[in-house]
Amino acid sequence: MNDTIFDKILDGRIPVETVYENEDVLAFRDINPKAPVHVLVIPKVRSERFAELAHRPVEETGRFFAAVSGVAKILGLNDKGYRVVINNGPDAGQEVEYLHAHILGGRTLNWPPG
Ligand code: DGP
Repeated sequence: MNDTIFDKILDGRIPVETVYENEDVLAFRDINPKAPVHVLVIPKVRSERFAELAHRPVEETGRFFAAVSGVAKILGLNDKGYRVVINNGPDAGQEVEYLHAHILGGRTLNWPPG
């Protein structure tokens, strides 16, 4: 697998505004925010796509989603709400082939997304 921009962020080659980190995940602000709060959460063990999670250990996947939920709480989004988005593949507009969850909040979000 070739290094993606998120591999470079994870090992410090590209600086980001980190909002949370533990042994499993790194969470940082999106460079091109689509909402007042827009944070990306990436697992430290790379999968390229959400589709791969069907073949990953469920404990690892569980820790990833627990971390996403915890980051949203740290960001103060629990009361008013937020959206978690994972784009998988070209039809969804996935640009970076490294699994990542978007946390979007701080405004009313339209449904369905375009
Ligand atoms: P997706 O379309 O789901 O693959 O979203 C990729 C996101 O990654 C997009 O919202 C912009 C963000 N992004 C791309 N390059 C960088 C970067 O160098 N730094 C940060 N902080 N975010 C980035």
